Amino acid sequence: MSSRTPATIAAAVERIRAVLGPAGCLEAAADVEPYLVDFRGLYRGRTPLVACPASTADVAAVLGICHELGVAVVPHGGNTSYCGGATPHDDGTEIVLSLRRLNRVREVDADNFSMVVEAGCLLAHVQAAAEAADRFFPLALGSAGSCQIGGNLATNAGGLNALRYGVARDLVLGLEVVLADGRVIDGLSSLRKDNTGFDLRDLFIGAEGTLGVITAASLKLFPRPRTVETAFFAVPDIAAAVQLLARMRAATGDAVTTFEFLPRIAVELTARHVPGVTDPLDRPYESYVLCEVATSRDDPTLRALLEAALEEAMQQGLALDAVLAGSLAQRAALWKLRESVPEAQRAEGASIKHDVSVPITALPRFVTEATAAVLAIVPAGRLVAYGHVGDGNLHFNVSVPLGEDAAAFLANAAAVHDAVHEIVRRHRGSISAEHGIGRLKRDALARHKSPVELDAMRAIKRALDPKGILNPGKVLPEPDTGH
Ligand code: 2HG
Ligand code: ZN
Repeated sequence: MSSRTPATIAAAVERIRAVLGPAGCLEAAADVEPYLVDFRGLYRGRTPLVACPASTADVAAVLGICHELGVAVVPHGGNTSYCGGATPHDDGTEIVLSLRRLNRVREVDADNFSMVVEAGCLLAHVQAAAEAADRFFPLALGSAGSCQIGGNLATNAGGLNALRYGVARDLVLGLEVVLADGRVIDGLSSLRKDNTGFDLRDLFIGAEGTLGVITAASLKLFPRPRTVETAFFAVPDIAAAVQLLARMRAATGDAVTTFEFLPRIAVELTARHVPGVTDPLDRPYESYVLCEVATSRDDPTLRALLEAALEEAMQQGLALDAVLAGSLAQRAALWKLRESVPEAQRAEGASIKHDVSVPITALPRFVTEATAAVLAIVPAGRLVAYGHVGDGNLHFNVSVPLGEDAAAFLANAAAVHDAVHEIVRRHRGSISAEHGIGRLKRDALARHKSPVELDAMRAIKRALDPKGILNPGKVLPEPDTGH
C-alpha cells in the first residue's frame, strides 16, 4: 500500500529532483497544469511533481525511489485518454511520470520489418519513421499528432486500420518495461517466434501503467501501401453495412483496411461544426460507410474491383449512392469528415459515450436494442452511433437533446451506461473495445468481469506491484489505497 504522508511525498520529490535535475522536473503551477486535466475534462487532479525522465535508467530511478517510499506514480503519455487513465487523483499525493522526453526512434530494421521506438514518440512520428524506410506502421488514430506510442500500447489502442492489421497488441514484438520496484525488463526482441514460457509482454499491453511502465517497444512493420482507393457510400442501415463488409473483402482480394460506419447525424454535426467538411453526396441518406482498400503493389485494377463491388451492391439495394475519391485532396476530405466526428460531437454539447464491441453479426440487433434502451431513459437523446464496424466496435454515443441543460442530461449517464452495457453483455461483447478502462470504467469493469477473472487480475497486480504504487485506482478498484 502506498504511504501518502506529506513528509514521504516531500522526500520522494526531493530525491527525484536530485536524480532528474531541473530539466526533468515540472513543479510550477502553470507547467503542471496540462497534466492535471484529462482530455475530455472529466477529471481534475493535483500533483506535487511532474517527473520527466529522459532515459529508461531515469524512469527506473524514479520508480525505485517511489517504491522504496511507497509513493504513487501516474504514468502519462499524450493525455488523449478517454477514460481518465493518465490523470492523478485530487488528493495531491501522486507523482505524474511523463514519458515525453523518451522520444527517440532507436532503430528501424527494414529487412526485419521491425522498429524500436521509445514510449514518448508521437504516433505520427513513429508512422513517419516507418515511411522514411519505405515501410508502414499501421496503427491509425485521429489523435496521431498528439498521442504517444507508449500510451497507445498501455491502453491497447485500436483505431482505423485494426480490421486489417489488428489492434496495438497485435503490432508489438517486444517491450522494455520498468517494474514498480525500478527493475527493468529488457524484452525488446524483434522475433516473430519465441515460445519461451509466459508471455510477459502481453501483460503490460492494455494494463494502463498499473503493472509496469512501458519505456520502449519493438514494433512490427509492413510493406507500404502503394495503391489506396477510398469510397464513401450510403447504405440503408447497419445490417447492409455488415453484409457489404464481407462482400468487399471477397471482391477486392481481402484488401479492405478500413470500414467505418457513420449515421446521418455524424455528417450533419461535422458539416455544422468543422470548417471545410461538407456532405460528400448530393442528397441525404440515413447511414454511410467510409471504406478504404489498399495493396502494397501498384495495382491499376483495384479501383475497378471496388467500383464493380459497389455497383453490384447498388443493384441489390445494399448501397444507395457512392463516391470514390479521385484525388489525394478528396481522400483527405473524406477522412477529415470521419476523423472529426468526436470534435463535432464535442462542439454540439454534452454527450454520454460508449465504446463497445460485439461480434459484427450481432451489430444490427445490438443497435436496435440499445437504441430502444437509451430512448426509454432519455427520449429526446440524439444517438450518434458510429465507428469501426469492421471490428464490431461502435461508439454508441448519445448527444444532449437540443435545448436541454447539459447537467440534467448527464444525470442520466449511469442509467444509460448500465442499460447499454447490459445489452453488450447479452451479446457477449466488450464494454471497452478500444479506449481502455482508466478511472471512468473501473467500477463497470468490476461488474462485468467474472469473480474468477477479477481474482486473477488482482493476483497479477499484487505480484508485480505489491505496494500498489502504479496508477492506483485505475483499471482495478484498489480499496486499500483509498482510490
Ligand atoms: C474515434 O473512433 C475515437 O473517433 C473517438 O475512438 C470515439 O469520441 C468517441 O467516442
Ligand atoms: Zn474509435
